[in-house]
Amino acid sequence: MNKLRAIAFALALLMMLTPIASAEDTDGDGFENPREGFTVWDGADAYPNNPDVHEPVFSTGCDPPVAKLDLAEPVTFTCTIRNEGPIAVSVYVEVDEGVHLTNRFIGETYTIDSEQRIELKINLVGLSQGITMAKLQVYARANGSPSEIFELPTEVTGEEWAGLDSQGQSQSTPSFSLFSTIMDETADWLSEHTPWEFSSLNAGLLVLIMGLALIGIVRRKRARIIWLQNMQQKNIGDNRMEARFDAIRKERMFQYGQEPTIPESPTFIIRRNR
Ligand SMILES: [Ca+2]
Repeated sequence: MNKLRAIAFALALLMMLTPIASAEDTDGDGFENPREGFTVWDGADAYPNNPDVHEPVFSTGCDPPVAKLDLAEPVTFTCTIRNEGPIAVSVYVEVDEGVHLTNRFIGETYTIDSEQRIELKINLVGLSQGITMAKLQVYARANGSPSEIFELPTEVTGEEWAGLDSQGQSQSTPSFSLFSTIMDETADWLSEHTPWEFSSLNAGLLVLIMGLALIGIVRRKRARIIWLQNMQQKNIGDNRMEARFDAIRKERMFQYGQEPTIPESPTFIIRRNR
């Protein structure tokens, strides 16, 4: 027991005497504590006060857990990565899309604080028919092997994805045809009533410009009305304030009859605030 104490004392003395910049290994597991210029990424202890652990630990999850896609159909996995360790860790996250998928997630570096989580949107698109395993890979060490892998099982069917076209067409077509009818009619009318020939595109542009101009006029008019209203309210407010200052001024005049110059200053302040 005494020997142990002596060793502990000697160690403590040694630690006090050694320069601060030198390597420290608090828990004595052979992995140095992280410090400036030597982080967990470089190989430092991710658990500096636990001799049993030194590798960074994450918990990862993605939603949906599995996906079934048609050809060219996109899917977005919402994935969370939580740093279970006691210190902030910088990680590089990338996706291995495997076969049958196109990956649209661009690998990036994130810093995750202790016991914090980040949320990522992983976008993949069906490329060819088959079952595949895309992988979300979290790198926390520079040595090149991922610290955490989360699998995204995905099936791509042989069907072409009907996609947004099938849903969007029925709604967007009538409004477009209505607009083009208006453009055609405007072109006809303009060609008849002016010396120039108008195509429906020209007419469309003209209608657009006129519409924008009209919107501009309406906006400016509305702005002016609002401004006038504000000014009126402001005047009422100013009058009230002036009345209040007048009252104060009169009181002051009454109290300090010898100093007639004082009342001037509040008036000046009001003017400047305007
Ligand atoms: Ca440790």
